[in-house]
Amino acid sequence: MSPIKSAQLFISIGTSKVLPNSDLDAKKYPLFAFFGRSNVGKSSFINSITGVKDLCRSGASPGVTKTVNLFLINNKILFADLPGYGYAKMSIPERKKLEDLIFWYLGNPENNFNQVFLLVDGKIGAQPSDLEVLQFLNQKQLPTTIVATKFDRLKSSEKARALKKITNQIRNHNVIPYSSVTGEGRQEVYKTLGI
Ligand SMILES: Nc1nc2c(ncn2[C@@H]2O[C@H](COP(=O)(O)OP(=O)(O)OP(=O)(O)O)[C@@H](O)[C@H]2O)c(=O)[nH]1
Ligand SMILES: [Mg+2]
Repeated sequence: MSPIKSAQLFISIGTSKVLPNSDLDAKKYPLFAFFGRSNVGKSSFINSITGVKDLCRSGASPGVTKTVNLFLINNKILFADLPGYGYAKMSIPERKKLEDLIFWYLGNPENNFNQVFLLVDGKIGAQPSDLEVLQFLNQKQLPTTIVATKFDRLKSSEKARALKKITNQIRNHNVIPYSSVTGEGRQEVYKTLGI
């Protein structure tokens, strides 16, 4: 059974400069952020762990999420669905705007992250941009868990090797293999969330 009983949109933050006033209330709640390259499966991951299919907008083309969307879970904790980085086909100004927003949000000392989940593609492994971002998270000393997404796309015989590749790329952080399609990895995520 899912330990998540309720999930609702709390606030969307779309500018890198000014926080809406209601963000003041956000500080009351433990905060978990979901971060990763565009199209890696962040929004699908949140929908899957909350069991609410359309909570976050997800889609086949990269660049779907364009604001930082906070969701209140069980009236107790906040999930932040972030836009992705590294989408080559977006115009440079638009990409810069999104990247400014996510790095500002993650780097803002007022946001007291309980945990940041860095999602990397389970099949292709961590990309150079993921490793750069991990350095940023390490420098900021943000507690980080890695999620290897889309694990259903791997054959059972390929899974162990794919996981090993990622754990070798990313040392000192726990790596959770996950599939939003099958729910593989869900229990471990709940454990990490402490719910
Ligand atoms: N097979 C499979 N496909 C997935 C999984 N998770 C996400 N996808 C697909 O990957 C695509 C991108 O998913 P999103 O959840 O929108 O990805 P995102 O990281 O939020 O993307 P942006 O908001 O654009 O940064 C969609 O077509 C999803 O259906 C998964 O676990 N398995
Ligand atoms: Mg998204």
